[in-house]
Amino acid sequence: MTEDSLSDAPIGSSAAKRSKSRAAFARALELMPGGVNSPARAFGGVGGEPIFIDRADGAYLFDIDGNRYIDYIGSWGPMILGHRHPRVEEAVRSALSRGTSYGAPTEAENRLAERIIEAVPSMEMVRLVNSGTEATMSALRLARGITGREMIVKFAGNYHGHVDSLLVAAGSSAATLAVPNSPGVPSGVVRDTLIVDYNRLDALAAVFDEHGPRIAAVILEPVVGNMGCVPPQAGFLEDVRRVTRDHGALLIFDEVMTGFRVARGGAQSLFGIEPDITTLGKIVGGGFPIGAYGGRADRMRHVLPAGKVFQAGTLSGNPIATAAGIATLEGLRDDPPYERLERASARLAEGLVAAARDAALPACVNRVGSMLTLFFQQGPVTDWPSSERSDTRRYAEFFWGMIDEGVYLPCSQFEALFVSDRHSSEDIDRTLDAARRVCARIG
Ligand code: KE4
Repeated sequence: MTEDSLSDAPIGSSAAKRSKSRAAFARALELMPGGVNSPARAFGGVGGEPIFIDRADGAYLFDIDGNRYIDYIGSWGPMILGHRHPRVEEAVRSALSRGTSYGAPTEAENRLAERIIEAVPSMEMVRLVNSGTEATMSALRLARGITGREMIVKFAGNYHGHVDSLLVAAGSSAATLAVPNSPGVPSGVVRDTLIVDYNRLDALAAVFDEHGPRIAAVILEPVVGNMGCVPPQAGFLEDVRRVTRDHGALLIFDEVMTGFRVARGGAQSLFGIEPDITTLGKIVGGGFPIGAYGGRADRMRHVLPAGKVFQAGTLSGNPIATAAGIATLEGLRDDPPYERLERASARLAEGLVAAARDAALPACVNRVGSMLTLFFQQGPVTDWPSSERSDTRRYAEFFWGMIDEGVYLPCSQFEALFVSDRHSSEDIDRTLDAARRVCARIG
């Protein structure tokens, strides 16, 4: 598809222009809970009905009514190279011609493991799984298996997938839809989960003072995306690393979102902190279902069949997913987009917060690399208590105004937006022009 044909579609859509989406959603509600296969897509945080997508190309989404949007979701992170990257598409087509799944080892798994290990500083060995949730669930089991301890520490507003023991004070759609602690999770499971506020080392130290010898691991997003983007404050990650090491607990960096996003080596390479276990997902699958966890070889050799910690998966290392992941990671290696993404994302962040403030709207923005969030509040936003003070009604007004203008932002104040390597300077200009018009209208 050429850039010209991309511009044929009408830009944005008012509700009147989304009749097919409305009909599709009515049918979906009869078939799937809430009409979606993941609550993050349900638009619960902004009201109204989700828009059904027909296709994507480059930096754009096209809905089933034929409307075009500049896409800042990027499948919630995976599409850092943009949609339909030729290198990824060719790799997937080639893999498809050799079948789709074998249930036996392949050299593609070796190659993807090599691409991951060569990029992520703390990883000597990796296990591929099928989602970020599987990666964090497995990482917790490994940490408990290695240490023989049972308690874990997580941070309020951090989201690590729908693992029972981590669905406590969870971020992302759990926070958006006000179910940070899910029904159905047995009290016995969460009894061993301790919650601390992000960027609050004093609170973490107090938890270790009380429970230190029983804590198997601390898991955190080294840059939070799931309460909106919240970076670690200076020294916070170093302090978490020191406290865990001092007490013999393992440090798990959940880099499902930040891995290959904020830098090719993830947040751990950006901040120079070496975790004990890293979880990955999203980008490493290039848009296909994938997850991974890894760390030092001696620790990973605790995982079956090398060791006794059980973990398995029918489609782990699937040939199509690994082909897309290899093409994506080799694309990031051969032509690193990070300087381009830094310039585009900085301009976007500065322009968005200026548009809001020029309309006398209280706003602040947090950004690390090409993940960022415009918060509708004075700020600063440094943890969940400060994030949840955001004006979510104002965010919803902004979201829908931008949809009408042809800009598809995260459908929740408590998510990050993502810039891809296919977002052109004109796309950023169009986005900022739209933001100025929308903020002037809602201000
Ligand atoms: P998945 O199981 O959805 O592949 O990954 C779970 C996960 C783990 N860790 C982090 C840091 C994550 O951000 C995620 C998933 N992120 C959300 C968006 N914030 C996925 C969107 C959705 O749930 O549909």
